Amino acid sequence: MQKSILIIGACGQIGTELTLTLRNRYGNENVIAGDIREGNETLMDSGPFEILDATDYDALEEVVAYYEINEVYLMAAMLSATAEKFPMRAWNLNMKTLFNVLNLARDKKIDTVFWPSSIAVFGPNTPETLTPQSTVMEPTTVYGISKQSGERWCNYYHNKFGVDVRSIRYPGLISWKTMPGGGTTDYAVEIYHKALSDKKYTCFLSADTELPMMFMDDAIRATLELMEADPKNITVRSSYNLSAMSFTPAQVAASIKGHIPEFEISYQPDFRQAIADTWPSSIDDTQARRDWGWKPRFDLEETTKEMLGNIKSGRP
Ligand code: AKB
Repeated sequence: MQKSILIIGACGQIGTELTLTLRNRYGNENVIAGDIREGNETLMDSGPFEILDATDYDALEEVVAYYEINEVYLMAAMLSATAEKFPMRAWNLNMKTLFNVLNLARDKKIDTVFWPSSIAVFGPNTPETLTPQSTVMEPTTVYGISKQSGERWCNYYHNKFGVDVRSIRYPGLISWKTMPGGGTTDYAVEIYHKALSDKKYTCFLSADTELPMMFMDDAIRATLELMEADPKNITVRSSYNLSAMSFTPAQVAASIKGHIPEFEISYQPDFRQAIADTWPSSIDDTQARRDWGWKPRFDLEETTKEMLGNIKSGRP
């Protein structure tokens, strides 16, 4: 069957790259970008775009009907740091959009859903290293609570209504095309921009805060691989652990210094430190490797080369 895809939150950090990759794969006209604001030129000019508030079920249903959408990627969310400032707005956005999309799938108005979860579903009582797929979670952040609840609802809609919903617990994502916004792992993008522009960076996490991270190309490939996997191989309908690398701010700074020797890092941990302290330092993704053949390609050194090279050349 011909795919007709809607990406909600298409102008965000993941949404932008996901939209462009899906357009390459399935044809520009078959991939509709939706967001509450306009995005960059490449995204806006390469295919259909709709201003869309996905908390509004009727507006969403109208876009789905008009373009005869059969697959939705729900990438709109308020991330961990911003969600601590606006708890009710975060809960409303993160949960309402998810229910709207799951209900469309329950009512057979769409066939397949991708919804991103996060390492934020884990909490201070979770085993910190090589965190297993199934383990104690108990998130203590607003964002983590919304993501863990979302996972349970995805699982419920799959079991109860047969909804084909698929999900990944993304680690911190590092990209050069679009900046992240409002996350705790954002430092790992900002640091590359500042290294090139100012040769120095003040990090809002401490030197030795180790977190799971992934280069965006790996994250996009993982998303497409999961969505194209045979449904009979998908054994997890809450969300899959996914891993590529783990590093600390001191380690990423050392990697940058290998290319920009005069680069200096200093540390001024703020409220985001308390969030990071509750998250795992590394993730066990055996299940994703086993079920749909996941394998990362980018380590820290490769990521540093890609980030510095592409930001420097000013690629859009
Ligand atoms: C955040 O820092 O909030 C996100 C995430 C890990 O989900 N990047």
